[in-house]
Amino acid sequence: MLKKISAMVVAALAAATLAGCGSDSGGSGGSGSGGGGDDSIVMGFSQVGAESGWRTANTKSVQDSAKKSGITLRFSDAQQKQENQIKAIRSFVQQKVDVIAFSPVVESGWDTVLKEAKDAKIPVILTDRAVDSKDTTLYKTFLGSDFIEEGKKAGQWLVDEYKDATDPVNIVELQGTTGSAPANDRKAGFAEVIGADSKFKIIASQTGDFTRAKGKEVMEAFLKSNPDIDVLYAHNDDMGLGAIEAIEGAGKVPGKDIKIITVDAVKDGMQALADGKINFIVECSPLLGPQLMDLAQKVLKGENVPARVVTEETTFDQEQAKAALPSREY
Ligand code: GYE
Repeated sequence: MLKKISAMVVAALAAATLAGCGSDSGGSGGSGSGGGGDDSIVMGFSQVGAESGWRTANTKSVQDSAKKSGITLRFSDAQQKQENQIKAIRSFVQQKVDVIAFSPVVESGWDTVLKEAKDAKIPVILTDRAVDSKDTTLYKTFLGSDFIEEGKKAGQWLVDEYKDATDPVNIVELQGTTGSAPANDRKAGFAEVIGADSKFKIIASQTGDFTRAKGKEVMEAFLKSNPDIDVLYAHNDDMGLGAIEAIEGAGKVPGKDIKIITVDAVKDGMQALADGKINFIVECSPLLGPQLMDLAQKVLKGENVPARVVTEETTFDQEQAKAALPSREY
């Protein structure tokens, strides 16, 4: 009897194992030779770095959406250095990835390496930041925000806020990474709008590299050399948050003694806005992953994609920040 039962158990186990094997090999056969192996897209992605809350959210968005779309992501962090990005792109070309996506740390100096990718017939998608290459056939599309528009929105808030003022308005500016598209364009858009009225004066403007630490350090120097600062325009939340520490350290009240405008609208920035330490934030969405994966799939299928895909964005004042914070994704 015992023998009979154990024989039955062995038989049942064997059947289960076989069934397991069968469905396993069937499964991987189906997606292995059919899709999971040869057919699955390999994307080489060269990220700028990890300089800000925006960047962290952007990296997560790209990684999560690659997984969701079944795209194999080879991710490389350039630590804000163009030479590292060039190396990463060359290595993606050598690895013969299907598609390269990257967020160029600065605008210039990409033609040679992009030509290498083109010669290897590997399509390139620009994400987040643009390049200034004259030859636009070097990449398939550019997905990201309109940074000039963001700068204009920041400037327009200031113009409205000071519409009745007659005295000069002294502004200090914390620029993003030197040579980067968002630094160039956020500066230009802002200058264009405030330039219409000569009472607005940018009395100091320097890079804070998009980081909190550098934002604090540069703001400390601004405060030392300029006793009379009315407004800080920071090209991202992180530099603004660093600057808040410097302002408080100098015994001034951020949001009151010095009005603050930033860009991004990441959670920490939105919290400072809701707390009254920042006055206005122009949103810049880092959630580019889903659109990036979609564009990559289309490009590889040979479908036409628009040369430019612009992200939709809004702005927040203090009350709007309080309302938006509980459901803020990043
Ligand atoms: O605003 C900043 C980040 O390129 C839009 O880079 C991005 C910018 C973003 O470091 O926080």
